[in-house]
Amino acid sequence: MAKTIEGTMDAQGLKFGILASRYNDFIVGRLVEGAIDTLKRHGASEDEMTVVWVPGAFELPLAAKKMAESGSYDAVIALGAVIQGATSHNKYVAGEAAKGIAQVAMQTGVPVIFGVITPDNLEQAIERAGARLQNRGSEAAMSAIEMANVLRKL
Ligand code: INI
Repeated sequence: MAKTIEGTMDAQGLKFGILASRYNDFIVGRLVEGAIDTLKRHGASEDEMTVVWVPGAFELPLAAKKMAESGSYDAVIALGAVIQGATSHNKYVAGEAAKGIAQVAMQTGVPVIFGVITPDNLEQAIERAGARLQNRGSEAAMSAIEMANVLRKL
């Protein structure tokens, strides 16, 4: 039978960096709350979490790189909200955030979770930053726990 390796969902003793972009902070604040709540529910201590705010989603990759390189975190969760608008500016912002965050994870070996939502409008943004099961920050936290644990076994 094939050997199977999986990450558990136990966050006890794990250290998390939560990176949040201030642009659309009324939405991102809810993603941060969702992430913290989920990490705690899975056994992480709030004392082992550090929340770092940056101006916008475009700035997430650089800050994520410094956090990942610090060796202080088992995973970094990058949270932001890029609401689609009339101009193409937000496409560049979302694209660079996604690309940069993926690069940081590959370069550092630390899981950096992409928790940037890209809703079509404010209504969708509010939906994705809602209560526990409908909060993308909470989902990102679940991915962070699983990745931190599975990487330890590889
Ligand atoms: N930043 C966001 O996080 N979300 C957005 O929707 C957004 N839009 O649409 O412009 C946004 N722009 C700011 C950007 O992230 C940078 O902070 C800015 O360009 C300075 O580098």
